[in-house]
Amino acid sequence: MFSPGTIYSNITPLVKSPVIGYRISGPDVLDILKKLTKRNFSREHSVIKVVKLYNYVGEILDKCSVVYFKSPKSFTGEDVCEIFLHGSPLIASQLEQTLKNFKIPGLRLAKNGEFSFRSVLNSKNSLKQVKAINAIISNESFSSLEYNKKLLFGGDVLSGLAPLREDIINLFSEITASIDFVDDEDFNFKQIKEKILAFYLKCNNILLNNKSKVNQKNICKVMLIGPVNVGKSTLFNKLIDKDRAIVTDIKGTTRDILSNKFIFDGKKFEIFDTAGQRSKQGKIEKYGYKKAQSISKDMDHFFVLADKNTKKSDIKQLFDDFPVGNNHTFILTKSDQYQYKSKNIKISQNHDRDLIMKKIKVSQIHKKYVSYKNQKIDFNLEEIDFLERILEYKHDIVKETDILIIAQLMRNILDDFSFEFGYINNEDVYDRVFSNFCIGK
Ligand SMILES: Nc1nc2c(ncn2[C@@H]2O[C@H](COP(=O)(O)OP(=O)(O)OP(=O)(O)O)[C@@H](O)[C@H]2O)c(=O)[nH]1
Ligand SMILES: [Mg+2]
Repeated sequence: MFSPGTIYSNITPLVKSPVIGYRISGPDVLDILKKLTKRNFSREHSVIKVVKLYNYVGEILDKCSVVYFKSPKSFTGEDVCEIFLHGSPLIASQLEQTLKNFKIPGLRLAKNGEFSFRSVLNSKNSLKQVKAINAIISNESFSSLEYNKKLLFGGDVLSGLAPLREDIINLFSEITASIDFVDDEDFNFKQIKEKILAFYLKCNNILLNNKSKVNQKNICKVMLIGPVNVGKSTLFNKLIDKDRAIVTDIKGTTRDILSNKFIFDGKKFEIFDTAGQRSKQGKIEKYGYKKAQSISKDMDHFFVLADKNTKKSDIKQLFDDFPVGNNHTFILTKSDQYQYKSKNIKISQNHDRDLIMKKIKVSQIHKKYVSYKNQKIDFNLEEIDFLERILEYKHDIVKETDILIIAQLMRNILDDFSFEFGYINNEDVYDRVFSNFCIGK
């Protein structure tokens, strides 16, 4: 339900960072800016100003950037301001405290999704467009990112579902119109049924052609395996570009499995560091090694690490313990310390990250396992789920002989389309959608 008043919320996470952003939207924005800055705030639309903000007792709160968007030219369609504080959660809490102490009637913290909700109510965005914003933020693949951007910037007509929406409106209108003429000799029930089947065939074909494309895999999973102390954790830290795994010269340092995602060259990876292989593993180490074995079947590729001290029997053991097959790269570590005659890939902790990435050929590995190739897609996951849902009605409709019941079932599908596109201007429906939104308020 729409609740009036001016609302505010952080629009970036409340963590120590260079900036923390706040958005305020509603009729009291200029009044609030006047109170915060102790002067008449310029009404200039969409201009960044660096200003001093004061707390409710008049002490300086921060000196920072503020942008004012004049209604209706804002995200919500209302007067909006965005404040970019120095990124201290304490300053953020002082700002919130100050806003509360202004005691402006109706001024309150925004509910989840409330800015987006207002933007739809004020026709600044369609329901599909605000959903696209959510999808853009949480995108897992470049293809779906591009599709959702297309929806956001181009509008609903660019949705792959748009032609089907037209079909269903036509079909429903035809069925509704024919109900009054069921006793008429011109009434052609068979023809209506055929059109319904044709509609379903179209939905089914779309699903068949697009489902796997939309669900395409975009992350490549790689596991680091090798005898104890060869430098698995060192390589793990190098790949993720963080000091996450503990590295020591004590054999058996890593006991539990560690995983981390990283992006390299626009490609996504998940990398797993494991407990090292050795004949005498401690209890916890053995448990960790078994755990690595049990998830190893989900891996695309293995980096098998070895150094000068690695014996052939160690490698054989690793190949017995993990489903390595041909999906592996053999890597010799510590090349700064040892001279290798072998033609295998050699790396050293002294190499920079880019060189290591090149040597162990991460981009090629990604290409081998991930069929992403930036395929163009015309649907997002939500739309594919939607198509699957409406196909569930098919069985009931096809076997039905009563046109009134068919009409009701088609009405249900039409309502589903309305819900998907947001044409039912029904606040309760919106409430349901927005209550699932948690990002950026
Ligand atoms: N000289 C040299 N030392 C390295 C290199 N890579 C790792 N080391 C050292 O080798 C030791 C073991 O490194 P780790 O990365 O902990 O090895 P690990 O394979 O994870 O070992 P476990 O967790 O015990 O199985 C540490 O002392 C590292 O500093 C390298 O390229 N050159
Ligand atoms: Mg380790």
